[in-house]
Amino acid sequence: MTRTQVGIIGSGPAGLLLARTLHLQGIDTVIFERQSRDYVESRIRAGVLEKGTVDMLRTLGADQRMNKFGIPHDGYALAFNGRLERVDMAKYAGDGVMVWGQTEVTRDLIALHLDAGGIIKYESPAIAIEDVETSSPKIIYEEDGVTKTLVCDFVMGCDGYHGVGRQTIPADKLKTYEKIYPFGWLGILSDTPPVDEELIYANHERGFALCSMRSHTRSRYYIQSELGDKVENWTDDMFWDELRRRLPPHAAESLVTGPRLEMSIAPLRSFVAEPMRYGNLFLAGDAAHIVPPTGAKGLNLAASDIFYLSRALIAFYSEKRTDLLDRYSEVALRRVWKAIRFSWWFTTLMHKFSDDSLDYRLQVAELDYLTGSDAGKTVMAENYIGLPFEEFE
Ligand code: FAS
Ligand code: PHB
Repeated sequence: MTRTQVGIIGSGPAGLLLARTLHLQGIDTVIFERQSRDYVESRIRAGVLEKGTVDMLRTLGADQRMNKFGIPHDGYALAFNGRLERVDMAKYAGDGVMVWGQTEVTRDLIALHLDAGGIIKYESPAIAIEDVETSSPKIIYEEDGVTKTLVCDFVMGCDGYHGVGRQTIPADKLKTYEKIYPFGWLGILSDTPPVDEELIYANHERGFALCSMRSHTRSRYYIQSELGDKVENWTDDMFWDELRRRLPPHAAESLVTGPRLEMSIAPLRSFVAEPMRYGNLFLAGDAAHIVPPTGAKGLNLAASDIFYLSRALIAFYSEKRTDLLDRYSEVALRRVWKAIRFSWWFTTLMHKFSDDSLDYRLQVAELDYLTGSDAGKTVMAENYIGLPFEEFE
C-alpha cells in the first residue's frame, strides 16, 4: 500500500490543472484515469476559454501552443429574426475570450505534467474511495487487472458527472439540483473555414444553432436536436442544410461545408451538488456541476474550482492552514451558481422550447432589448468573458 499527498481521480481539465499547479509547489499527486491517454486526448469538447482560464494556463506554462495557434476574440454575435447583432466584449466588459479547444488544453497539460515527472495512471479506474473522514483517505483502484490501494492526505474527485467521487458522499450529506433540457446539441467538426471571424449564436424558429471554430481552417457547428435523436439519423448534407436554414442570410450563403471529422450529440442539463467537500474528499469540475454548453462555461468552471482548491491545498502544505480548505466549497459554489444561472438563462433565451409563437416573439423581444441597450450588452459581455475570481488567500 503506497501513499501520496493528494490523490486525484480524473485526467480531464480539472484533474490536470490541479496536478500541474500542485506539482509546481512541490506537492506530490497521483492521477487515476479510467480511459486511455489516446481516448482522453481525442475527446472533442469545449472550445472557448475565459480570461481566468487563459491566465491559469500561462501561469502553468501550458500556453505555448495556445499563444501560437489560439484565436483571441473580442466579440461574438447573436442572430435572431434575420438580424445579426455583435456583442462587443472588449467595449462592454474590457476583455475577451480565447478560442482554443479543450482537446488541445488537455494534450498540453498531460505532456507538461508527464515530462515534469508527474504520475498519471491511465486505464486505472478508481473503484472506491474510503476513510474520507479520516486523515488518511484511500483510493481503491485497478491497475493491470489488480486491485490496489493508495493512501492520501486528500482525495480530489475530478472525475466528471459519472465519477466515483460524488457518489462517495453519503446521500444525506449531499444536496443536488438538476434540470434536464428537452433537447440536445448535434455537433459537427469539419476541416472547413469558419463561416465568420467570431462565434454566432442563432435563435431561429426551427431551433438553436451555433457557429464556432477550432482554428482558421477547422470549424465546429452545433444545431439543437430532438431528445432521442441519433447521429446515425443525420448525413453530412442533412446537417449542413438544417444549419443553413437557421442562420441569417449572409452566413447561410457564405457557409463552406465539407465532410465530418466527427459528429456527436450532447445532452443538456444544469446540475449542482452541494457541498463540494466531505471530510478530506473534495469535488471539482463536472463532478460537482454541469452546465448546458450555451455559455461555454463547463471547462471554465473546472478552472475556477481549481483556482480556489489549489490555493487551499498550498496554504495547508506551506502554512498548515485549514481555513481555505474549510471555505473552498462556499466560495467555489458562489461563482458556480452565477455561471449556472447565466448558462440556464442564455439557453432559455436561445433555444426553441415549444411551437408557441408567443414564446418565440418574447425571445426576440428580449434579444432586441439586450442588443439595443448598453446595460444589456454589458450583461451579455461580462458573463461571457467570465465573472471575476474572488480573492482567496
Ligand atoms: P471531465 O469529464 O473532462 O474529466 C473527468 C475525467 O475523469 C474523465 O477523463 C473520465 O474518464 C475520468 N473518470 C471518471 N470516472 C473515473 C474513475 N472512476 N476513475 C478514474 N477516472 C475516472 N463545455 C464547454 O464549455 N463547452 C462545450 O462545448 C462543451 N461540450 C461538451 C461536450 C460533451 C460531450 C461533454 C461530456 C462535455 C462538454 N462540455 C463543454 C463540458 C466539458 O468541457 C466539461 O465541463 C469539462 O470536461 C470538465 O472537466 P472535468 O471536470 O475535468 O471533467
Ligand atoms: C465549441 O466551440 O465547442 C463551443 C463554443 C461555445 C459554446 C459551446 C461550444 O458556447
